[in-house]
Amino acid sequence: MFNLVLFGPPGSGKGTQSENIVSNYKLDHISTGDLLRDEVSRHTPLGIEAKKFMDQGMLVPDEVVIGMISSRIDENPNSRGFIFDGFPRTRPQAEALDKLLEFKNTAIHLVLSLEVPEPELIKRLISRGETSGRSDDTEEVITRRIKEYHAKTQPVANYYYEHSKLERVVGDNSIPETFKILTKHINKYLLPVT
Ligand code: B4P
Repeated sequence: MFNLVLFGPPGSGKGTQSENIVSNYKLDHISTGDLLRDEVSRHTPLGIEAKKFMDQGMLVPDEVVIGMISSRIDENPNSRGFIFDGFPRTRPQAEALDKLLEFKNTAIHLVLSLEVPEPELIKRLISRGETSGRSDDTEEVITRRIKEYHAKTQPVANYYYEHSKLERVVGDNSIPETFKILTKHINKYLLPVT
């Protein structure tokens, strides 16, 4: 089993690159952003609660997100491996993920951190907001999401650096070029399925 974390600020391309990685390496994709948006669209109690935070550009509380991840891992007992997209976003989430995986006799093997300058992030998210209809893709909320990233999520990179799992990747090239760089790192652990 191979487990990968795709890490980076809002708009760095985690969701975009995850799709390419999933189709080439046949990993199971766990995106907390997608899971939360699904809960919101179905108006579940979890979704109603999560929406209050997401609409303000704030992170959803750790216990909510960790519970969702735990059940997704359990639903895929024969997985070739997981790609965690947008999770963990806080140090307690990173510690909880390590515990969950340890319980299943596995671990995070690699963390790829997409590094993109802030003006480019803002440009991408505003442009996505023009068509996505996402309530968190407005300039005001994007600015708050980036602030939240610096305060709570960036320290997660140090956590993985301390565990010798972090690789930094330039993320402001084109989508195919960025994918090529990511595959160079992944191929050291797992080859694509042809
Ligand atoms: P997420 O859904 O995780 O997403 P994201 O931060 O918007 O961005 P991502 O990096 O995936 O960007 P994308 O590929 O789409 O989070 C949304 C919210 O959910 C959070 O703010 C939070 O409230 C909540 N949440 C999620 N996970 C949580 C957790 N673990 N704990 C607590 N709360 C959580 O790319 C963006 C745009 O850029 C796209 O339009 C794309 O086409 C474009 N793009 C990508 N790569 C490009 C490139 N190389 N060149 C040009 N454009 C590119």
